[in-house]
Amino acid sequence: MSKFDHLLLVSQNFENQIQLLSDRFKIHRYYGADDKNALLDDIGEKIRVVGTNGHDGCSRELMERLPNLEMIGCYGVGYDAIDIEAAREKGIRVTNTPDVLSDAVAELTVGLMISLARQIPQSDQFVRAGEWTPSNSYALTSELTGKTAGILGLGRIGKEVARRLQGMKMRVIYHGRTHQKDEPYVYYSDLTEMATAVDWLIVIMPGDPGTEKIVSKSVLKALGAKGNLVNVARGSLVDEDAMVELLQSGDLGGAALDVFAKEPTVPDALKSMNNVVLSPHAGSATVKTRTGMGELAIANILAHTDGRPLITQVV
Ligand code: A2R
Repeated sequence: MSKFDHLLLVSQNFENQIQLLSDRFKIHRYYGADDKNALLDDIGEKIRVVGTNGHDGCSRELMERLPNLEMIGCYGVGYDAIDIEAAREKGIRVTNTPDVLSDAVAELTVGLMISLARQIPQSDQFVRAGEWTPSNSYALTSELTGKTAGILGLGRIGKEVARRLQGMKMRVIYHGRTHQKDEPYVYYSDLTEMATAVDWLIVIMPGDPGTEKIVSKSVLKALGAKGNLVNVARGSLVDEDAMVELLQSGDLGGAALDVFAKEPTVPDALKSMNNVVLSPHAGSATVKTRTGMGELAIANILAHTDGRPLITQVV
Protein backbone atom coordinates (compact mmCIF):
# COMPACT_ATOMS: atom_id res chain seq x y z
CA MET A 1 0.00 0.00 0.00
CA SER A 2 1.33 3.45 -0.86
CA LYS A 3 1.99 6.05 1.81
CA PHE A 4 -0.89 8.25 0.69
CA ASP A 5 -3.99 6.25 -0.02
CA HIS A 6 -7.72 6.60 -0.40
CA LEU A 7 -10.29 6.02 2.33
CA LEU A 8 -14.06 6.16 1.96
CA LEU A 9 -15.81 7.55 5.03
CA VAL A 10 -19.29 6.02 5.23
CA SER A 11 -20.44 7.19 8.66
CA GLN A 12 -20.48 10.75 9.87
CA ASN A 13 -19.80 9.99 13.53
CA PHE A 14 -16.31 8.70 12.65
CA GLU A 15 -15.43 12.11 11.22
CA ASN A 16 -13.41 13.67 14.07
CA GLN A 17 -11.20 10.66 14.60
CA ILE A 18 -10.64 9.97 10.93
CA GLN A 19 -9.19 13.47 10.59
CA LEU A 20 -6.16 12.08 12.45
CA LEU A 21 -5.47 10.01 9.34
CA SER A 22 -5.48 12.93 6.94
CA ASP A 23 -1.70 12.90 6.62
CA ARG A 24 -1.87 9.26 5.48
CA PHE A 25 -5.10 9.14 3.50
CA LYS A 26 -7.11 11.16 1.07
CA ILE A 27 -10.50 11.01 2.73
CA HIS A 28 -13.63 10.83 0.55
CA ARG A 29 -17.01 11.41 2.18
CA TYR A 30 -19.71 8.97 1.15
CA TYR A 31 -22.19 9.90 3.87
CA GLY A 32 -22.67 13.49 2.73
CA ALA A 33 -22.30 13.01 -1.02
CA ASP A 34 -25.16 14.48 -3.07
CA ASP A 35 -24.57 11.97 -5.84
CA LYS A 36 -23.16 8.78 -4.32
CA ASN A 37 -23.10 7.02 -7.68
CA ALA A 38 -21.04 9.75 -9.26
CA LEU A 39 -18.64 9.70 -6.32
CA LEU A 40 -18.15 5.95 -6.65
CA ASP A 41 -17.72 6.24 -10.44
CA ASP A 42 -15.05 8.81 -9.80
CA ILE A 43 -13.02 7.31 -6.93
CA GLY A 44 -14.39 3.77 -6.34
CA GLU A 45 -11.36 2.03 -7.83
CA LYS A 46 -8.94 4.00 -5.67
CA ILE A 47 -10.50 3.10 -2.32
CA ARG A 48 -8.48 0.68 -0.17
CA VAL A 49 -10.09 1.32 3.22
CA VAL A 50 -13.66 2.04 4.36
CA GLY A 51 -14.35 3.75 7.69
CA THR A 52 -17.88 3.11 8.92
CA ASN A 53 -20.01 2.17 11.92
CA GLY A 54 -22.36 -0.70 12.73
CA HIS A 55 -25.44 1.25 11.67
CA ASP A 56 -24.29 2.61 8.28
CA GLY A 57 -22.15 -0.46 7.66
CA CYS A 58 -20.93 -1.53 4.24
CA SER A 59 -23.23 -3.52 1.96
CA ARG A 60 -22.25 -6.10 -0.64
CA GLU A 61 -23.35 -3.61 -3.31
CA LEU A 62 -21.00 -0.95 -1.95
CA MET A 63 -18.12 -3.46 -1.71
CA GLU A 64 -18.73 -4.32 -5.36
CA ARG A 65 -18.26 -0.68 -6.32
CA LEU A 66 -14.89 -0.72 -4.52
CA PRO A 67 -12.90 -3.42 -6.38
CA ASN A 68 -9.63 -2.66 -4.57
CA LEU A 69 -11.09 -2.52 -1.07
CA GLU A 70 -8.84 -4.30 1.43
CA MET A 71 -10.26 -3.38 4.79
CA ILE A 72 -13.34 -2.06 6.59
CA GLY A 73 -12.66 -0.35 9.93
CA CYS A 74 -15.84 -0.28 12.03
CA TYR A 75 -16.23 2.36 14.74
CA GLY A 76 -18.29 0.36 17.24
CA VAL A 77 -18.51 -3.19 18.56
CA GLY A 78 -21.64 -4.11 16.57
CA TYR A 79 -21.14 -4.52 12.84
CA ASP A 80 -24.64 -5.63 11.85
CA ALA A 81 -24.88 -3.47 8.71
CA ILE A 82 -21.55 -4.74 7.36
CA ASP A 83 -22.12 -7.70 5.07
CA ILE A 84 -19.65 -10.04 6.77
CA GLU A 85 -20.32 -12.89 4.37
CA ALA A 86 -19.54 -10.67 1.37
CA ALA A 87 -16.39 -9.39 3.09
CA ARG A 88 -15.25 -12.94 3.79
CA GLU A 89 -15.89 -14.01 0.17
CA LYS A 90 -13.95 -11.04 -1.17
CA GLY A 91 -11.07 -11.36 1.29
CA ILE A 92 -11.83 -7.95 2.81
CA ARG A 93 -10.67 -7.64 6.42
CA VAL A 94 -13.09 -6.19 9.00
CA THR A 95 -12.25 -4.76 12.43
CA ASN A 96 -14.47 -3.45 15.26
CA THR A 97 -13.96 -1.76 18.65
CA PRO A 98 -14.88 -4.18 21.46
CA ASP A 99 -14.17 -3.74 25.21
CA VAL A 100 -13.38 0.01 25.13
CA LEU A 101 -17.12 0.77 25.24
CA SER A 102 -18.32 -1.92 27.66
CA ASP A 103 -18.15 0.26 30.79
CA ALA A 104 -20.02 3.17 29.21
CA VAL A 105 -22.81 0.95 27.86
CA ALA A 106 -23.13 -0.88 31.19
CA GLU A 107 -23.26 2.44 33.03
CA LEU A 108 -26.08 3.75 30.83
CA THR A 109 -27.93 0.45 31.23
CA VAL A 110 -28.01 0.82 35.00
CA GLY A 111 -28.89 4.50 34.64
CA LEU A 112 -31.87 3.70 32.43
CA MET A 113 -33.06 1.05 34.86
CA ILE A 114 -32.92 3.39 37.83
CA SER A 115 -34.58 6.11 35.74
CA LEU A 116 -37.46 3.80 34.88
CA ALA A 117 -37.88 2.35 38.36
CA ARG A 118 -37.59 5.66 40.21
CA GLN A 119 -39.22 7.74 37.47
CA ILE A 120 -36.32 10.19 37.44
CA PRO A 121 -37.31 11.95 34.16
CA GLN A 122 -40.87 12.48 35.43
CA SER A 123 -39.68 13.58 38.88
CA ASP A 124 -37.39 16.12 37.25
CA GLN A 125 -40.32 17.49 35.24
CA PHE A 126 -42.43 17.56 38.41
CA VAL A 127 -39.88 19.79 40.15
CA ARG A 128 -39.24 22.02 37.12
CA ALA A 129 -42.97 22.52 36.58
CA GLY A 130 -43.34 23.82 40.14
CA GLU A 131 -45.68 20.97 41.05
CA TRP A 132 -43.72 20.13 44.22
CA THR A 133 -45.51 22.02 46.98
CA PRO A 134 -45.98 21.50 50.74
CA SER A 135 -49.17 19.62 49.98
CA ASN A 136 -48.07 17.82 46.82
CA SER A 137 -45.31 15.19 46.82
CA TYR A 138 -44.34 13.02 43.89
CA ALA A 139 -45.95 9.55 43.80
CA LEU A 140 -44.10 6.58 45.31
CA THR A 141 -42.02 4.53 42.89
CA SER A 142 -40.31 1.12 42.78
CA GLU A 143 -36.67 0.09 43.27
CA LEU A 144 -34.15 -2.37 41.87
CA THR A 145 -32.93 -3.76 45.20
CA GLY A 146 -33.90 -7.39 45.67
CA LYS A 147 -35.28 -7.81 42.13
CA THR A 148 -34.15 -10.36 39.54
CA ALA A 149 -32.45 -9.29 36.31
CA GLY A 150 -32.13 -11.62 33.33
CA ILE A 151 -29.34 -10.77 30.93
CA LEU A 152 -29.84 -11.79 27.32
CA GLY A 153 -26.26 -12.12 26.07
CA LEU A 154 -23.68 -12.48 28.83
CA GLY A 155 -20.79 -11.21 26.70
CA ARG A 156 -18.29 -8.43 27.33
CA ILE A 157 -20.97 -5.79 28.00
CA GLY A 158 -23.43 -8.23 29.60
CA LYS A 159 -20.81 -9.17 32.22
CA GLU A 160 -20.19 -5.51 33.07
CA VAL A 161 -23.94 -5.00 33.46
CA ALA A 162 -24.19 -8.10 35.66
CA ARG A 163 -21.38 -6.93 37.92
CA ARG A 164 -23.04 -3.53 38.40
CA LEU A 165 -26.46 -5.03 39.07
CA GLN A 166 -25.00 -7.25 41.76
CA GLY A 167 -23.76 -4.02 43.30
CA MET A 168 -27.38 -2.86 43.21
CA LYS A 169 -28.25 -5.97 45.28
CA MET A 170 -30.11 -7.59 42.39
CA ARG A 171 -30.14 -11.30 41.59
CA VAL A 172 -28.67 -11.91 38.14
CA ILE A 173 -29.48 -14.78 35.77
CA TYR A 174 -28.76 -15.05 32.04
CA HIS A 175 -29.57 -16.65 28.72
CA GLY A 176 -27.32 -17.12 25.68
CA ARG A 177 -26.25 -19.95 23.41
CA THR A 178 -23.60 -21.09 25.86
CA HIS A 179 -23.71 -22.06 29.52
CA GLN A 180 -20.67 -20.20 30.84
CA LYS A 181 -19.70 -22.44 33.71
CA ASP A 182 -17.10 -20.04 35.14
CA GLU A 183 -19.71 -17.33 35.71
CA PRO A 184 -21.52 -17.19 39.08
CA TYR A 185 -24.95 -16.49 37.58
CA VAL A 186 -27.68 -19.09 37.01
CA TYR A 187 -28.02 -20.06 33.33
CA TYR A 188 -31.38 -20.50 31.61
CA SER A 189 -31.24 -22.43 28.36
CA ASP A 190 -34.73 -21.21 27.45
CA LEU A 191 -35.34 -17.49 26.95
CA THR A 192 -39.10 -17.59 27.61
CA GLU A 193 -38.49 -19.46 30.83
CA MET A 194 -35.97 -16.83 31.88
CA ALA A 195 -38.40 -14.02 30.97
CA THR A 196 -41.00 -15.62 33.23
CA ALA A 197 -38.49 -15.70 36.10
CA VAL A 198 -37.29 -12.08 35.97
CA ASP A 199 -38.42 -8.57 36.91
CA TRP A 200 -36.05 -7.04 34.35
CA LEU A 201 -34.97 -8.42 30.97
CA ILE A 202 -31.78 -6.77 29.66
CA VAL A 203 -31.01 -7.22 25.98
CA ILE A 204 -27.31 -6.95 25.11
CA MET A 205 -26.42 -9.28 22.25
CA PRO A 206 -25.43 -8.64 18.61
CA GLY A 207 -28.05 -7.73 16.03
CA ASP A 208 -27.77 -10.26 13.22
CA PRO A 209 -30.17 -12.47 11.26
CA GLY A 210 -29.90 -15.13 14.00
CA THR A 211 -31.08 -12.77 16.73
CA GLU A 212 -33.77 -10.83 14.85
CA LYS A 213 -36.86 -10.39 17.07
CA ILE A 214 -35.42 -12.94 19.52
CA VAL A 215 -37.43 -10.95 22.09
CA SER A 216 -40.69 -12.01 20.49
CA LYS A 217 -44.24 -11.28 21.53
CA SER A 218 -44.34 -14.49 23.57
CA VAL A 219 -41.09 -13.59 25.38
CA LEU A 220 -42.55 -10.14 26.17
CA LYS A 221 -45.78 -11.71 27.40
CA ALA A 222 -43.74 -14.02 29.63
CA LEU A 223 -41.98 -10.95 31.03
CA GLY A 224 -45.45 -9.76 31.86
CA ALA A 225 -47.36 -6.88 33.41
CA LYS A 226 -44.83 -6.43 36.22
CA GLY A 227 -41.79 -6.96 34.03
CA ASN A 228 -39.51 -4.35 32.46
CA LEU A 229 -37.61 -4.59 29.20
CA VAL A 230 -34.24 -2.89 28.76
CA ASN A 231 -32.74 -2.78 25.26
CA VAL A 232 -29.24 -1.34 24.92
CA ALA A 233 -28.14 -3.51 21.99
CA ARG A 234 -30.08 -3.22 18.73
CA GLY A 235 -33.72 -2.47 17.89
CA SER A 236 -33.79 -5.51 15.60
CA LEU A 237 -33.61 -7.86 18.59
CA VAL A 238 -37.08 -6.92 19.84
CA ASP A 239 -40.48 -7.24 18.16
CA GLU A 240 -41.11 -3.51 18.47
CA ASP A 241 -44.76 -3.59 17.31
CA ALA A 242 -45.57 -6.27 19.87
CA MET A 243 -43.69 -4.34 22.56
CA VAL A 244 -45.72 -1.18 21.89
CA GLU A 245 -48.97 -3.16 21.85
CA LEU A 246 -48.20 -4.91 25.16
CA LEU A 247 -47.06 -1.70 26.84
CA GLN A 248 -50.31 -0.05 25.74
CA SER A 249 -52.47 -2.90 27.00
CA GLY A 250 -50.58 -3.14 30.29
CA ASP A 251 -49.41 -6.70 29.55
CA LEU A 252 -45.81 -5.46 29.70
CA GLY A 253 -44.87 -3.35 32.71
CA GLY A 254 -42.31 -0.92 31.29
CA ALA A 255 -39.40 -0.38 28.93
CA ALA A 256 -36.09 1.46 29.01
CA LEU A 257 -34.90 1.79 25.44
CA ASP A 258 -31.66 3.11 23.99
CA VAL A 259 -32.17 1.49 20.58
CA PHE A 260 -35.05 1.21 18.12
CA ALA A 261 -36.00 -0.69 14.98
CA LYS A 262 -35.79 2.29 12.59
CA GLU A 263 -33.44 4.82 14.20
CA PRO A 264 -33.69 7.71 14.60
CA THR A 265 -37.44 7.20 14.22
CA VAL A 266 -39.10 6.28 17.51
CA PRO A 267 -42.71 5.06 17.50
CA ASP A 268 -44.92 8.01 18.55
CA ALA A 269 -46.89 5.76 20.88
CA LEU A 270 -43.82 5.31 23.09
CA LYS A 271 -43.35 9.06 23.53
CA SER A 272 -46.59 9.49 25.42
CA MET A 273 -46.15 6.51 27.76
CA ASN A 274 -45.29 7.12 31.38
CA ASN A 275 -43.85 3.62 31.84
CA VAL A 276 -41.14 4.13 29.23
CA VAL A 277 -37.71 5.81 29.31
CA LEU A 278 -36.19 6.73 25.95
CA SER A 279 -32.56 7.39 25.03
CA PRO A 280 -31.04 8.29 21.62
CA HIS A 281 -28.70 5.28 21.07
CA ALA A 282 -26.23 6.78 23.51
CA GLY A 283 -24.71 3.68 25.15
CA SER A 284 -21.14 4.49 24.14
CA ALA A 285 -21.70 8.23 23.72
CA THR A 286 -19.25 9.70 26.22
CA VAL A 287 -16.19 11.76 25.28
CA LYS A 288 -13.85 9.21 26.88
CA THR A 289 -15.41 6.16 25.26
CA ARG A 290 -15.93 7.63 21.80
CA THR A 291 -12.30 8.80 21.88
CA GLY A 292 -11.19 5.29 22.84
CA MET A 293 -13.31 3.76 20.08
CA GLY A 294 -11.85 6.17 17.53
CA GLU A 295 -8.30 5.44 18.66
CA LEU A 296 -8.85 1.69 18.40
CA ALA A 297 -10.54 1.96 15.00
CA ILE A 298 -7.66 4.08 13.71
CA ALA A 299 -5.03 1.81 15.26
CA ASN A 300 -6.60 -1.08 13.33
CA ILE A 301 -6.54 0.88 10.07
CA LEU A 302 -2.90 1.83 10.58
CA ALA A 303 -2.01 -1.76 11.54
CA HIS A 304 -3.47 -2.85 8.22
CA THR A 305 -1.73 -0.19 6.16
CA ASP A 306 1.60 -0.81 7.92
CA GLY A 307 1.32 -4.58 7.53
CA ARG A 308 1.12 -5.28 11.27
CA PRO A 309 -1.39 -7.74 12.85
CA LEU A 310 -4.87 -6.28 13.29
CA ILE A 311 -5.78 -5.55 16.91
CA THR A 312 -9.46 -6.44 17.00
CA GLN A 313 -10.32 -8.36 13.85
CA VAL A 314 -13.79 -9.67 13.01
CA VAL A 315 -12.80 -11.38 9.73
O1 A2R B 1 -24.11 -17.36 22.77
P1 A2R B 1 -22.70 -17.02 23.11
O2 A2R B 1 -22.11 -17.82 24.18
O3 A2R B 1 -21.81 -16.79 21.91
O4 A2R B 1 -22.93 -15.61 23.73
C1 A2R B 1 -23.03 -14.43 23.02
C2 A2R B 1 -24.48 -13.97 22.88
N1 A2R B 1 -25.10 -14.34 21.59
C3 A2R B 1 -26.21 -15.08 21.46
N2 A2R B 1 -26.99 -15.70 22.35
C4 A2R B 1 -28.09 -16.37 21.89
N3 A2R B 1 -28.42 -16.47 20.60
C5 A2R B 1 -27.66 -15.88 19.65
N4 A2R B 1 -27.99 -15.98 18.36
C6 A2R B 1 -26.49 -15.15 20.07
N5 A2R B 1 -25.54 -14.46 19.43
C7 A2R B 1 -24.70 -13.97 20.37
O5 A2R B 1 -24.41 -12.53 22.95
C8 A2R B 1 -22.43 -13.40 23.96
O6 A2R B 1 -22.65 -13.76 25.29
C9 A2R B 1 -23.24 -12.15 23.70
C10 A2R B 1 -22.47 -11.12 22.88
O7 A2R B 1 -21.31 -10.77 23.57
P2 A2R B 1 -20.01 -10.14 22.86
O8 A2R B 1 -19.76 -10.82 21.57
O9 A2R B 1 -18.94 -10.10 23.89
O10 A2R B 1 -20.47 -8.68 22.48
P3 A2R B 1 -20.46 -7.34 23.37
O11 A2R B 1 -19.15 -6.67 23.26
O12 A2R B 1 -20.99 -7.64 24.72
O13 A2R B 1 -21.53 -6.48 22.55
C11 A2R B 1 -22.86 -6.96 22.37
C12 A2R B 1 -23.65 -6.07 21.45
C13 A2R B 1 -22.95 -5.58 20.19
O14 A2R B 1 -22.92 -6.51 19.16
C14 A2R B 1 -23.78 -4.36 19.80
O15 A2R B 1 -24.90 -4.75 19.06
C15 A2R B 1 -24.24 -3.84 21.14
O16 A2R B 1 -23.97 -4.87 22.11
O17 A2R B 1 -23.51 -2.70 21.45
